[in-house]
Amino acid sequence: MKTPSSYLQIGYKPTRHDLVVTFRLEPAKGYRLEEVAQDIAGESSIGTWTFLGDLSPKAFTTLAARIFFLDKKTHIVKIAYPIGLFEKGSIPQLLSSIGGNVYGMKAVEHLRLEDIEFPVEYLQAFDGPAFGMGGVRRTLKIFHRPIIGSIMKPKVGLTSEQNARLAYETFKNGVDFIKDDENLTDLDINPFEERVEKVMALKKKVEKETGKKKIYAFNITSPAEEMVERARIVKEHGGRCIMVDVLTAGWAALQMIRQEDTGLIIHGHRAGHAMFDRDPQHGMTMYVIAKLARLAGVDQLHTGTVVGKMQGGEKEILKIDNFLRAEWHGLKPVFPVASGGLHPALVPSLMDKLGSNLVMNFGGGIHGHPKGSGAGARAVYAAVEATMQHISLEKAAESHPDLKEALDYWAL
Ligand code: CAP
Ligand code: MG
Repeated sequence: MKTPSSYLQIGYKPTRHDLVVTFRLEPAKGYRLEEVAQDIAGESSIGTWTFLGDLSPKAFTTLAARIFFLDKKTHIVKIAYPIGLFEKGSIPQLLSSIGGNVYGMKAVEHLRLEDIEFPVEYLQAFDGPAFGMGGVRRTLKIFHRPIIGSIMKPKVGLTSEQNARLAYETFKNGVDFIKDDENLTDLDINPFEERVEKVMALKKKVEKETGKKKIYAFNITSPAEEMVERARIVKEHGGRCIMVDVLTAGWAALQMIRQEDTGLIIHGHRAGHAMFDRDPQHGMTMYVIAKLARLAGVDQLHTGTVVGKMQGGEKEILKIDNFLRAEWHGLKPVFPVASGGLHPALVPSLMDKLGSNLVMNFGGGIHGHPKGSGAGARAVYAAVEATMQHISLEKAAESHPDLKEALDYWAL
């Protein structure tokens, strides 16, 4: 690529106005690392494959990306992008630059977006979470233990009536939070509005009976304008929370719903994330996805369990969870959600690895209990309570028959 100057500026010190991207780059056969890194810096900032007479030296100096670090062993390439390249508050525009054409270039064999470090002025153009972790805890009035969650199962197959009854049963027996599954939206068997009406009626009843606040996350994932309409329906029925499949709905849709300021908690499901983050050589990391989701404004985000059915190692998940729970220039902390293949016997190892400041979701691990959802919810509650008090599950099971049955059925 011919340029008025070079994108390669090893030793350059990024300023507080630069957005810094860490890539891991595997050039295609026959290409050199420095050469492809420059192609990437150009294509993702202001350049193209040939010299451009109209690109003034001034524009180059103020807007060109700068490769300031390149390691031939690890193939880590760090690039500083001047903030002027980016439209403030737009995740789609950001990804069209640093996650766009560069992924399709012939010179690139593999490209992994490892991290993005944002200038504070860029971060502050985003809404971030409206409630955050603290807001969710305050809503539920639960401050010192994990939030116990459940996913309705079967994921599709319950009528709205059955859905509401099972949710009632599950709430009644100790669960704080319930969500629709990622592919349950507005289906003939379980239409959205009917589900909201029926679930909300029984949720109010169970709150009255137990004296405890409960949250149900209705999955509004759909074409963007319809998402707004579905959020309105939830709000109208007195709901507290909506769920968005953030990757399949898309960043623009997620930002749109956040900007609507519905007053509803946003639960971020990450169905499809593995299309982007599973190949360790290519795509982007879940860490980057988590940063983007926090910018866009989810209050809760699925990040993995380590011990359950979904892929994801301890080190990686902890890094993400710790990022979500920490301060970030005024953007509220996000609740990490551990979900996927969890059941009561896994609670101690889950809490040992990820701590207690998280939402734990049990789908099959509650509704698959041999005695049904109510018993499943009681078993999970007993397992969490015992683990909080450093009592072994075997010991707790002596006085909790539902827990005993769960342990016999699933694990020990
Ligand atoms: C869990 C779940 C969640 C996954 C998502 C499912 O159900 O409802 O969608 O956990 O994974 O459909 O698998 P079970 P992740 O509790 O029955 O496994 O959080 O890793 O994105
Ligand atoms: Mg699911």
